[in-house]
Amino acid sequence: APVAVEGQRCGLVAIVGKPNVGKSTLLNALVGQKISITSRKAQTTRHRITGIRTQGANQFVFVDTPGFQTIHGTALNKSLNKTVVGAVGDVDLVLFVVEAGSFTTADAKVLALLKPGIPVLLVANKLDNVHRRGDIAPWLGEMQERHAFTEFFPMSAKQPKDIERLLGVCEKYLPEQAWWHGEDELTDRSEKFLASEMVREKLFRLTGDELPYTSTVVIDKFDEEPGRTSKRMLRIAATIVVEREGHKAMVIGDKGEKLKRIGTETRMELEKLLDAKVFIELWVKVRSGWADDEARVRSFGYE
Ligand code: GDP
Ligand code: K
Ligand code: MG
Repeated sequence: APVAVEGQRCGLVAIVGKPNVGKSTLLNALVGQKISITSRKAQTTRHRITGIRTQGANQFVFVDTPGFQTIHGTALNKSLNKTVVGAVGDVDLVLFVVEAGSFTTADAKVLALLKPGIPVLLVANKLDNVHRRGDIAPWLGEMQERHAFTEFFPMSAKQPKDIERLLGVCEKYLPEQAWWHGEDELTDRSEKFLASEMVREKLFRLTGDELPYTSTVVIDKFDEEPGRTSKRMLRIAATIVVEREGHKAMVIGDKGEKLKRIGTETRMELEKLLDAKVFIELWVKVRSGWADDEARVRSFGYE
């Protein structure tokens, strides 16, 4: 374990909750950079991803997780749940995220996974969606009966002031020890991984609800080329894997419009995130049944 460096504090904060409560949005806001992809669809986040924020003497290491899937069955869903359970083990603080004013059986299932002895903060997110603020106090009272939360935090992940306040609360839970990461590090994930995630986000956002979540992205090439200026130049090729021919047509779109837009939006996002000039080439392939096939789920990078 790292030894204490005078004044430094560093700790692991897990962000957990059912799908779509805003965990990834919260992680990005806490880190101050978009590293975890978000969308209004469940199952957007498929991997454990770490986001790092270093501020003053403090280093917060946040862990975003897939929302715990209550519908079992596919190999992909089982793999997602293992990722969640693994992430809540050895942490200094858990941010248990729910939608303010609501608590469903799906929330209860996630709450039941939490290990005793670890402080849990109840993050009541999307407060901006609650029109009757007076209902929140009695709801918090009910929540207090359900679990010994160390604190209650009604907020909106889209409100910068709330994010600063939340960082201030998390700070109290960081143990005194040396930082684990460099001061400028934002995530433990590789640039190649971030690239595949950004393609997947655009795919989720630009295709309608008709495209099932059982599509994935594989990076075939991720090359850095010597640029003529000081700016880095990245050449990326990626394949979008879908389950059916019909899905392939949806991703490509009329005269290739849709695929082109996915490529353009990914490129713009990556140029910002990686501070580089990016060239990206996209392909679409059909591999039926991949999400039901355990070996293939592993080969596509899921644990
Ligand atoms: P996750 O599945 O828990 O990671 O949720 P995401 O971060 O992907 O967010 C799911 C949806 O909720 C997205 O459409 C977000 O824009 C939206 N969202 C997240 N936080 C807030 C919030 O504080 N207020 C509102 N109104 N929407 C939010
Ligand atoms: K989501
Ligand atoms: Mg997410």
